[in-house]
Amino acid sequence: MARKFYITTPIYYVNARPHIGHTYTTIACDTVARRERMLGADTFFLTGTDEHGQKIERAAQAAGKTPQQFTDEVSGEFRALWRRMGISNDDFIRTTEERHKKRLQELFRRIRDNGFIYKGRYKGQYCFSDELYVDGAQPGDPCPICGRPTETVEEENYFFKLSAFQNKLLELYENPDFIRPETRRNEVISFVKSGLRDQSISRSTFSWGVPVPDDPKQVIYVWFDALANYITAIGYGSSHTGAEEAFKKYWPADVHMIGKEIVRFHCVYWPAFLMAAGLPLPKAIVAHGWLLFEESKMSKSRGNIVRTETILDVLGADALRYFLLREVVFGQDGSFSFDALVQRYNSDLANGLGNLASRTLTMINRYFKGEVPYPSHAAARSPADDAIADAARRTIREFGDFFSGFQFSRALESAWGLIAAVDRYIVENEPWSLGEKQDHESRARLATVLYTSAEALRVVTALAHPVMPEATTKIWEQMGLGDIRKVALDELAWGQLKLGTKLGSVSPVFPRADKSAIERMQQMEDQQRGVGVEETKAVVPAAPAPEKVAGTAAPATTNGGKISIDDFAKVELRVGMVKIAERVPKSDKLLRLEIDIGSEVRQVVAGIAEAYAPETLVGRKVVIVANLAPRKLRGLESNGMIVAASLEGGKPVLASFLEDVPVGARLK
Ligand code: ME8
Repeated sequence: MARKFYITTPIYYVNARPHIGHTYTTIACDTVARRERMLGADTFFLTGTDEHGQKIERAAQAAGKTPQQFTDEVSGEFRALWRRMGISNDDFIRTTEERHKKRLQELFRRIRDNGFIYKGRYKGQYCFSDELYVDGAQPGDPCPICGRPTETVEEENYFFKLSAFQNKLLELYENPDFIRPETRRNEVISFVKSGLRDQSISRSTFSWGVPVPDDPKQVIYVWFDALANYITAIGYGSSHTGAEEAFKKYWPADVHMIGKEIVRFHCVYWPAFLMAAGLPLPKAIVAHGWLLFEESKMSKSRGNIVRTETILDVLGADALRYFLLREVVFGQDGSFSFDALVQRYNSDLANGLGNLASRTLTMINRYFKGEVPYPSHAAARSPADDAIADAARRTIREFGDFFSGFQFSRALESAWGLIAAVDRYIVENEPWSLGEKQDHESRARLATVLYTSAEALRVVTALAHPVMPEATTKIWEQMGLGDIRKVALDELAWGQLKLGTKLGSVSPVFPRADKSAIERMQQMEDQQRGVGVEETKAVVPAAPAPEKVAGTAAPATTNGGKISIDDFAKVELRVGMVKIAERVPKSDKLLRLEIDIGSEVRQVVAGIAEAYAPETLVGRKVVIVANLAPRKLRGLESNGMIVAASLEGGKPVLASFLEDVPVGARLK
């Protein structure tokens, strides 16, 4: 019986349309799934959408739709995008599907029957954007994941006895492969060692969720609901024979792939829920870093997303797949830019793989009537031929090793190292000159050089297939080799290219992209972004949408209300750190702050006393307008202005950073 392999992506929230951050995880999983299939594993690849919870309910309200209508639409967009990209998922789970709801309730019941769920009262801070209970936080504290202010929640809930699993979890983490990479494992271990509190797993102040069994006034907490998808999709809790068998066959998952911000949910809560239910645990949680755009995490609420469709329209899916896996060191954050995308595309795909394919196959057509030639007898062999064969054997080995360790960029680097070696080999051996000569020796040499090049091309194409399914399928067909999906990667070896193989028709696979490709993509995104900012406000009302930077002096406008970059440059925005904060006597609104901006400490009087207690500000980094003319407020001189989002009818929210930034840094 074939070995089984079960891999999952996170199920994505439907409050926002898909962007290349989501696409990144999906591509990585798709690539692993495709490789596993080519290695002969009975593979199951699951993705889906996370559709319940207060965040989605609010987003639907803001869009003027019912939650069901709204989630149908956005979930449909995810599915359409994956279809367009040819993602090879075996199933797509929606948490609003009946099959999921029933099986989820079954899981809840089972954990409750096992004695790990009890009723209690929750009072504390909650982040609506991450649907996270923020333990130990005070009102006004920011969410540790997204930095947005948390909201206070008080309600009767069901609690999960997370505290009972501390030691078992720590034992689990002793297996170094359970959480990857190592940095995430260490973070989780220290979090768990610091003590686990019981976790609320239901909500009672809204209704968009799955009712708690036997207590329909409560809905199951969206993270309990979402995590369960990994087992409900493959049949947990169903009495249908097919479903039961599928669950038995595929569970536990081999890999849950996720972004680093949801490590805690997957590495602490999820295994604890499974332990409480008496179910086997997943084998590995693999967390990758963030795609950054314009230096911060690409996310809808920050308005700095890049849509996948733009790249598909201009360069195609394979270009994006290759770029993301080659350019970003898996596990670490990586910047996305159109310039870098096009540069990689041209250097590695158009000039690299594409060029190797077209020059090799064109010469076989020209000199050998489109049939793979016979590599010659001993006299016409040179050490360079054997060096390529050795390099190819090494590449096959290395590629596999790197891939199994999720080091996609190194795997591709190794394969592209082989391409570079073959390019050099071709240049040094000048098959085009050999082709001009008719003597037996030259023909024999030409045959060997072209066979060697074509065989290396075959090896790289097979290895790269899971990464770039479309382009490699074309190259494979041009080589006359049939269906590339049938290649058994575990048997891939040098010398398997059959002599006399008749080539198919040869055409370029990666046409060169010029500068206009960058401009086109940029323009498409700029157009979208105008819309995006509006949507942000509507979609995540809890987020401090930057509607207005309080009090910024308006420079003379040009161009229909827009200002020039020079006008903007006149405003000196700097990172400062609050050293002292105190109330201004007899004022409800004003605080007197002393703010270190690197070059000096400034006194600033700010109207934020209703939103921030002075003691919560000391040590906090803020943004200040450093070159405002001084003015007096209640007799105190204010030298600068602190930047905050002013929400209509709400309190001001200070601008802040998710990454650490040095005091004094200029914002521009
Ligand atoms: O967290 N860089 O859903 P979500 C890299 N529903 N990956 C990114 C990314 C970026 N800038 N932005 C998003 C949820 N991702 C929950 C998950 S699972 C049981 C429930 C990817 O829509 C990455 O995989 O916020 C990240 O973990 C996921 O999308 C978050 O998607």
